[in-house]
Amino acid sequence: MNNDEDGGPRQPIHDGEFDVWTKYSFIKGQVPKFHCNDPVGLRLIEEQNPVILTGSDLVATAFKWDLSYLTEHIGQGPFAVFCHGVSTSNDALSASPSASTTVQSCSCPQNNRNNHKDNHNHNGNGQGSSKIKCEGDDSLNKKKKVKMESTSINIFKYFDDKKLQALQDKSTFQQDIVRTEMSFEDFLNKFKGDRSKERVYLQQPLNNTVGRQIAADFVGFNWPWAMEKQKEWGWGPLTSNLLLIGQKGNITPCHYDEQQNLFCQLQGSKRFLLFSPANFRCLYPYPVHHPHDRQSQVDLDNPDFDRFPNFRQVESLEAIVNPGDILYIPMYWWHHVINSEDTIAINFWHKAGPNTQIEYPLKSRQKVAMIRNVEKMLLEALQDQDELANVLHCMVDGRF
Ligand SMILES: O=C(O)CCC(=O)C(=O)O
Repeated sequence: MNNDEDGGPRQPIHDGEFDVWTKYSFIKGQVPKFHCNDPVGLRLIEEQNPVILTGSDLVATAFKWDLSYLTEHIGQGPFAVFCHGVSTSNDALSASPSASTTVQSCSCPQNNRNNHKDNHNHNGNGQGSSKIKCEGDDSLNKKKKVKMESTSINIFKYFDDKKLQALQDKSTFQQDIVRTEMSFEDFLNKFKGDRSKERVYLQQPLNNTVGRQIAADFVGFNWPWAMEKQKEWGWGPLTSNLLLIGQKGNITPCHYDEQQNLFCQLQGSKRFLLFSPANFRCLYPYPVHHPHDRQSQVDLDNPDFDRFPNFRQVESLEAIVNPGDILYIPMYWWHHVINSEDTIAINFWHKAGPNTQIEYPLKSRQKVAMIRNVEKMLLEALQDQDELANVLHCMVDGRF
């Protein structure tokens, strides 16, 4: 699985360059490709299967958006840029209350680093008697230090700022990337800078701050087609169009979104690994309240099978997306995105459509939505993120 036979974190192959074509044994096939008018492809999308559409003019007016055109026309900004690197990760650590790179952990089997805090109440010692006791809590006395590794400089693992503020045990989170705002010119300087020291990823929702020419190109998108398909596919309204400008080797690690996504590639190529929602148990998402909600805890390049044994069963599809292609990423489908070149892309995020009649058996994506709701409701009732894990274990362990 890892092309580095000794395992260990992903290493640059030479300064600032990463292997973007790592062979993964879990890739079981390719996402099918159809011309944008092919009814078979359109039907697959309606049924919420990933598809690459070719030959579409949806964003034809943006095919000319290269770095020099954007520099000339995109306007003053500011633009949202994620930074990852030597300088920024130190800033991130000192800016974040989760600054410690070392967390307390116990070897209690019910425990993982995301639902754990120093004074947690697994131990049945009677502290906080309103809490439910769990078995096997002797391990609490055998706390050991677990080092939290920084992610490799090319991994842009998104986090939710609001959830970070609300996180009760900050030591379960490590901030590797910093979200900043800057002019396009400053971004470009970093983009062209030394990638072994700092990496950047512009991710800016297109809004009314863009210059007139970009706005005109945007208005020129094939909106009638987009609206017709939105209706045909039963999707909710468009929520945003994110402009993404990434460096070769940058990775958006495995996560899912709660929106339908038409991902339009403008420049360069990307490699997507797509996992159906049925892979939930293999990909070990963080708890819903965690800043890394919707992200997998598993490092695909260096999986820890002791912590994540079901990852052995994971199965994905692969999609190589080139300029002019549109990849449909269905809601709740996991995606791990590798920039195989410097890239420019724009996505169309849509809300889910209104619920039609529910059919049984439920689909995997509906079960994921249900799991999220149960987690949220329980936490709302308990008001204690550690207690949530205890209650969930009490419900399940040794019973089902
Ligand atoms: O292109 C990327 O790096 C991430 C794209 C993504 O995750 C999305 O559009 O949902």
